[in-house]
Amino acid sequence: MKKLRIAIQKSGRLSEKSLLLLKEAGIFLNNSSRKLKSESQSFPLEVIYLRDDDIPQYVEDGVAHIGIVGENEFAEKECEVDLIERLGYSRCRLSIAIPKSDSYDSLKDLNGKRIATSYPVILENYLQKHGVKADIHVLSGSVELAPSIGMADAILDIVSSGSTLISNGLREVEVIMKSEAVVIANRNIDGDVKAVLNDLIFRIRSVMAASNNKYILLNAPNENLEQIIATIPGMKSPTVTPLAEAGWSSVHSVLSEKEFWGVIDRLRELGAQGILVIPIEKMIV
Ligand code: PRT
Ligand code: ZN
Repeated sequence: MKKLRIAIQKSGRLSEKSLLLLKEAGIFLNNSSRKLKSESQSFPLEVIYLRDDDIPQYVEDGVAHIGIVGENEFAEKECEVDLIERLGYSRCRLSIAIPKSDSYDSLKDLNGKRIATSYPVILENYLQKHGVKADIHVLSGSVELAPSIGMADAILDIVSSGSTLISNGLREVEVIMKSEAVVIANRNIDGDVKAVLNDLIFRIRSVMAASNNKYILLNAPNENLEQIIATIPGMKSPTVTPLAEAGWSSVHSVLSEKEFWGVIDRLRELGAQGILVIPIEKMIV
């Protein structure tokens, strides 16, 4: 069987979580020292390790069939590749920030200003779309220092917690894009490899669905059973079995992480007892 080749960041913010995702999908790699390449014995997959900036081009060229990158790199490189799956980790945003004491009302205030960034393409597209004319200074790192050394009036950079901006005396004035880790794919993947890719995506979705959901078991008083079932509809509908104690039932279901606390509060109001919430390892959707 032909192997699917995936490009993963060699070392950085995406590396660990990307490898963990493969592991949770049952794909174990033989070479954990992560030199340049590793292979899996449990799945027809080969991993090549690259700088994240290089991944979109390698995927466009077909050196790797697919890759995992930050959506910001995918947008910046404008390569001829497809975004085929969002992975939900390494979330961040690309924002414009200015010295905190500078005034700012709207984007128009950036006209004629110098903006430092490592993302000139994204910035240029954004400014053009909004009719703003500014000078873009391309820096490959430490962008947040540019205003304090007089090199720029503003920056466009990645923000996560916001603490880097604060510790450099900057404030965020515009969020221009949100980003997360994504899978990008070459546009000409042939039949055999495509089948492996579909299998991988299926496994990844099962892992993601599992981590977004919990298995819930509880004891429900029969008089409120209908309302309790309506509160936790589950994948199809909950499993309900009578308890030995008259007037009570055991209810099993699946609950999404997002609605979790709201639902738990409601269940307690309805007299549910012995509520157990259990992580799900895989969920076939
Ligand atoms: O060596 P290589 O080129 O492969 O790596 P890199 O240094 O270019 O990238 P890396 O590992 O720093 O980031 C990889 C990807 O992670 C990025 O492209 C983003 O999609 C995503 N990501 C998520 C982040 C952050 N969060 C993040 N906080 N990338 C960078 N940062 C930096 C940011 O540049 C700024 O300096 O962290 C600082 C801001 O963080 P806060 O928490 O202080 O706001
Ligand atoms: Zn990089």
